[in-house]
Amino acid sequence: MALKFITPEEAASLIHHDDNVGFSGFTAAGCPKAVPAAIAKRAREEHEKENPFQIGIFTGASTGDKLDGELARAKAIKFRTPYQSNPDLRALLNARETHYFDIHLSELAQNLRYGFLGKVNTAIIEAADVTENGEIIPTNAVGITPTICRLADRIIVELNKKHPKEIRGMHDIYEPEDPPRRREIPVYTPSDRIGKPYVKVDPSKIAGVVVTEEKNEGGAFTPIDDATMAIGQNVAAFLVGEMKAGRLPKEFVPLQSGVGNVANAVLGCMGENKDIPNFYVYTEVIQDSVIKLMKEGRVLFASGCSLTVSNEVMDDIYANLDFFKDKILLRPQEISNNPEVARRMGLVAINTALEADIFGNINSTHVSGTRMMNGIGGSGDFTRSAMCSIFTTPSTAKNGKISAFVPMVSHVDHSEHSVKVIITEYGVADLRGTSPIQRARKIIDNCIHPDYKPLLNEYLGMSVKGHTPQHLKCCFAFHQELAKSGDMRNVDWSHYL
Ligand code: 0RQ
Repeated sequence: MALKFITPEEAASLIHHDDNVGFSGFTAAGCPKAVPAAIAKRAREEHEKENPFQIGIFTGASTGDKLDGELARAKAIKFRTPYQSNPDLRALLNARETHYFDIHLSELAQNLRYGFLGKVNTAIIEAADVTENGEIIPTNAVGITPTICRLADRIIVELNKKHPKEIRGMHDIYEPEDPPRRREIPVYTPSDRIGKPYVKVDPSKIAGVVVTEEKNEGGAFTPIDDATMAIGQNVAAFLVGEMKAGRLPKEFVPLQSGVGNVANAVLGCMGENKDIPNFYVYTEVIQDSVIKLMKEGRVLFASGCSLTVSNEVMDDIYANLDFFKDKILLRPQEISNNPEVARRMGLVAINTALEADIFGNINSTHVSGTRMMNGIGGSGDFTRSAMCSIFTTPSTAKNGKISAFVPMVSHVDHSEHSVKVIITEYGVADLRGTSPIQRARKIIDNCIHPDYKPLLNEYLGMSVKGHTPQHLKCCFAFHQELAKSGDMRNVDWSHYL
């Protein structure tokens, strides 16, 4: 069946108000760009005519500004799931002008198949190649692409010429059966290939192919500051200690690390630490540091859902596909983030907290309990299932006015039952096998900023009875003080007692 080539505007005309649209990609990698921009333009035109035009959006995770940013600014998003990080979209969610549903990334595809989230009318997929018999080669991310392609009534392919067709072979596309027919996912080591190198779709559903040459929206990392570097060094030293104590196997276990500067610094420090053997990565987001360590032979193989790298590193990968193709696999997030696979392989999982409480609960998503930051992402998928789950955070935010450690978190994403280790620039709190009061002691002694030690020691000394000594009148004093004076250091317990 011959492919039909169409313009972005023609593609946008196929999208209707109230449709649910699934987009390829995971982070800015692999997201369509030209068609979302055309949909945003269409939304603006309809709004000018006073016609409603808003769509529901399913994505892999966060996306590029050309997707979430353009559509948010055009007020074209009715509903959005899962993880997001675009400032304009974030403002809409927090103003409750767009409904947002935050979900563990591994669960999204199956929840779509189960019918929990409504219909997928159209899938818009960035591709490096598409054939007349319906083989789609994704670009530098997979996300939920196989599932939305299968569920959607129609597929629009954004064929991006910046990504070479020769990337074929870097993807491993596999969708599990749904219950009660589901079997084990046969991934036993990060390099196990279990699916096809392409997404197979019904070619009659391909409504059109839009050809573009839009650049990958590869972000740059800010230079690593002292606190971030210290966190990286503390993580590497902790892992060496675990190996020496025999709690991590001497050949190591695959590593999962979240997104951002801390994750990049951790990987850099692990690469430099000669006591850590060459290792495997089984993660969602493959960042610049992984590629650097791969070239040095320190990372042996990386399985992920996206190549979230700078454009410079992406160009390097494309220029050296012969070297990288047998060292990288890109999988759907249902597999890259799968708890079954994470628990089988073990994994050291490193994710990020916005705030933690002194009893080991983690808030990764809500600033002061109300304002959504980005979402839970894959942190929950890995944290509960990994062999060793670590949360990292700088001890303070906003020049010390906010302590990352509070008496009680204002929102819980990861509970004390899943969090094994917390690491800041000051040190390590190993919470395994400890009671709440022991956890509080370790966190206060090892992780918090000196400015907050007296306050949190006083809190712990308030002689509250019970297994977890929370003082219900004072437990949110840090947050209340921040709202009042803008600085948690000003807490005066007498105002709350
Ligand atoms: O504010 O942007 O105005 O400077 O939050 O914080 O320290 O720069 O760190 O970029 O790694 O983000 C948890 C949000 C951290 C992220 C979070 C302010 C701080 C700064 C950003 P500015 P940093 P990061 C991977 C797996 C989700 C869980 C996870 C995240 C801004 O890592 O979304 O790991 N994680 N998922 O000043 C108010 C506090 C604050 C605070 C920091 N307590 N209160 N503001 N900030 N702590 C994701 C995927 O799965 C794709």
